[in-house]
Amino acid sequence: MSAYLDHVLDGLHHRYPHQKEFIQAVDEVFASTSILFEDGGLYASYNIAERLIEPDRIISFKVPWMDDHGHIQVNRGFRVEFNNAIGPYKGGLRFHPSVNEGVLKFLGFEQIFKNALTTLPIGGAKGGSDFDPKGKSDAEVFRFCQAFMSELFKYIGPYQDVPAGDMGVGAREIGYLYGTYKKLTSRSEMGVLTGKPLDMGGSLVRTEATGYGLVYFTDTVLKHFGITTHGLRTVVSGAGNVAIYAAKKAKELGYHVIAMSDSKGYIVDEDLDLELVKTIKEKERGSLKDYIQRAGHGSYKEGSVYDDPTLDVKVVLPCAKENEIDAKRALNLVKQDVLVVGEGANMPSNNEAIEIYKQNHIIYLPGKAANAGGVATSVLEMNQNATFRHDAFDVVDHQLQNIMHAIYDQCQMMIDQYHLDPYDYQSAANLAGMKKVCDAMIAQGQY
Ligand code: NDP
Ligand code: 2IT
Repeated sequence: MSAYLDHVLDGLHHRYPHQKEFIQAVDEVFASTSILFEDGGLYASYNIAERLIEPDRIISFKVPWMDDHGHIQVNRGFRVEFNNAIGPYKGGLRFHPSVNEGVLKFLGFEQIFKNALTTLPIGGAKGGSDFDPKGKSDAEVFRFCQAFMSELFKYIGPYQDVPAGDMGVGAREIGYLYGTYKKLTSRSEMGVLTGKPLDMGGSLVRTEATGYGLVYFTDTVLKHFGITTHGLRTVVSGAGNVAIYAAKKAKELGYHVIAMSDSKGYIVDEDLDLELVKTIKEKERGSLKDYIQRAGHGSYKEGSVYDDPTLDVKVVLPCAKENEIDAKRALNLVKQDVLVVGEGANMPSNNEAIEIYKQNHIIYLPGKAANAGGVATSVLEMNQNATFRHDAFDVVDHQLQNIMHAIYDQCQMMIDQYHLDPYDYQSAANLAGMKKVCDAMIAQGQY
């Protein structure tokens, strides 16, 4: 790493020693883009790295709300507006007990480069709360969303900052948030939030987009290497929005999806009933442990699917949460001769795991490229909202496929330009995203 980047990273460790996910994300990006930051070079002379790692602003607020027993609960709410060099701040909201400022800074930082890769004009942001929607009634979720938006609405807008969903935030929550925004502002600014329900300005395909985009991207890369994909044994971790639609598209394209997981355990089923998974997880907000009895086949175990040495999978699509795969679990994938890890989640592989993939020639497709279909389709939703259009499913799906292909093209271009290892989509994605953001910052003379 260049002396300049070393110095910037040192400062980061010093200022934010407890924000370990954020430091991990910055480390990962800097290590693979250091060629752009040589001492005395253009980006170093503009001190771009130090400017990039500080968010433009962090909005932090309390969220008091009343539960069904009449008790006042208090959660913390945040919006990290990281960088708007390319366009309005854009990125999801996460409602999960693990949310804190460091987690949202990691997610917001990743979002800057992901959004740059989509080819669309959007900057990077992330927000959320340590509120846990699990086990809450609809009325409680509504009251929480109302309280959350009564602070957030001051800082967002269709050309300012456009939140969407992430873990714990789906169409239900976005509907409540959007309804509150409209009440508070008296404006029907549809483009202020994406992932809206379909009958209030939502876009077809947005629900499916992250998972579908992940599979389009992974499939394109496997075909690029001449690999026959039909029947490849596949594990999808998670059973939420991203995982369900990754599994659906993978099955449609002929992959043999044999396992899925949730926060408690995982199912293995050679005849996976995805409709049943959808019913249990999407409709009933239940647990996968009920799957076996209702399906009448398969098996369920507690713990992580990545600790199981018996799966014999070739395609791994982590779609749950950050740092799900560490070195030990990565070695377990090596033993199974896994061909590809395509990340639907943000940073599901830690840096040691990524190193192990690289040493063992597992094709590694980082989240910021592979899961960018979600945010890209959010922009397609903004586009429809701006012109009061509602595009057909096939129209949006086709645009999504083109965008995932454009991300693949940018990666291939970086591989050629920088003479990277042909498997090194990690450096390729980071370089492509980084160059675009840095060039935009310099062109605007931003300080
Ligand atoms: P959801 O809340 O819909 O689903 C999350 C899933 O992950 C749930 O099935 C949950 O299980 C499971 N999970 C949570 N913690 C763990 C754990 N420790 N081990 C195993 N499984 C776990 O979230 P999304 O599908 O929206 O998001 C998943 C990932 O994809 C996140 O990293 C998110 O940042 C990323 N992402 C999301 C996008 C989107 O548009 N939604 C876009 C791009 C990336 P349980 O049901 O038991 O809680
Ligand atoms: O991580 C992500 O890209 C998302 N949660 C989607 C963000 C968005 O604005 O659609």
